[in-house]
Amino acid sequence: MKKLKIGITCYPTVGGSGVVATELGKKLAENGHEIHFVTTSRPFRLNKMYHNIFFHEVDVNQYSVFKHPPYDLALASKMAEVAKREELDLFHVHYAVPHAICAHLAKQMTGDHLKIVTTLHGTDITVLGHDLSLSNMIKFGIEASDAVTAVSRALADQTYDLLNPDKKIQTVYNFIDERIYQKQNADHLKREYGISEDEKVIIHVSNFRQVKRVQDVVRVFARVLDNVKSKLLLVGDGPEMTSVCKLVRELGVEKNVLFLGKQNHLEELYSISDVKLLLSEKESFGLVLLEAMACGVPCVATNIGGIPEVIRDGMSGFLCDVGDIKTITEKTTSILTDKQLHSRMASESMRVAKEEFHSSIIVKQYEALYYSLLSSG
Ligand code: GMT
Repeated sequence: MKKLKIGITCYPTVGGSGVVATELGKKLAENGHEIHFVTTSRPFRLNKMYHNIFFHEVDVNQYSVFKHPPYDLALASKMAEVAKREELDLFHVHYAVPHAICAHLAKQMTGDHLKIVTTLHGTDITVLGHDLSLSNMIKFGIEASDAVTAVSRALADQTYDLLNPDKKIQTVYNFIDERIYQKQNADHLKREYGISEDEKVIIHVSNFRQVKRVQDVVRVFARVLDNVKSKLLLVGDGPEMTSVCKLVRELGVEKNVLFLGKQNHLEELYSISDVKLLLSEKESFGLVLLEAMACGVPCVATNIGGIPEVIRDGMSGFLCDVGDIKTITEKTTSILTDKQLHSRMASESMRVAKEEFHSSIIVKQYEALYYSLLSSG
């Protein structure tokens, strides 16, 4: 098969969509394709040298005549420039707005042969899709793409319900780099954090946006603590952090909560964790669940969006209703106190991550999609 020249545009800063886009670029490069990232900064996961990965920086000028810096136009212009000069076969963009629209503009500037693949990650539909000032534009971006994927069936269904686009949306699940996400010996971290041998560790990782309901994580933890000696690791940062800190103090659990901020080597933190909590009210997939599962950490999560496609209730973890603190506490406590249950769920989590979401399976699906588009002319 001819190796492809692929442009990738995503939000390159910390966040699941940027992580998936970058990991996909790296895997495609390992398969021999030439990858061109067109982004505002170097994707943060692009942490080693690849001879066939290129980074083209989008520079957004702050001209005084513009009230707002024209990110979309600068991006479209850079995409067109790179596509033409590097003779790209296709652009794979992550997020419908503005990236699919920018790709459409770039296609018009360069000629028709350039194919556009758009991946929907969630917020573009579940939050922005409700915004009447944007919904028609999102629909247009989807319909103007040559192929559209969503990271879960739930997200694809929600997109049809909300926008009714005249476009097939294929589900392609997220994946992780299993060479990084695996259980390792990180016991030294437990000692360094002052976590004693007989204490259990609960972990939550997010960007602390309102939809993540981190306050529920703290409320559950305070109740678990009544019965199980444990520590809570809060990893990440974001707009809800102040309110979360306040709640931790109000509930008197500050000695047992470690605020770790944004961290890079999550596999080490998962390796010292006994259970993971993700209690969001919106989540198209929950990449952090897959990361934890690959490291053998059972998850207790909410029964919403794409989460039930990742966690099987009672098998690899538990699913609970949003805000049902009592049930979430009971399920979390059962995993922490029943050794056999923990070990069964840990093994099942690792199996699912390896067999159902393995990067080789997912990357093949994207490659098949690219080739089918290019062969259809
Ligand atoms: O979770 C976030 O708020 C970040 C957001 C993003 O754009 O990176 O994550 C979305 O995309 C991830 C990768 O596909 C998914 O795993 C997350 O579930 C999704 N977030 C939401 O749907 C809220």
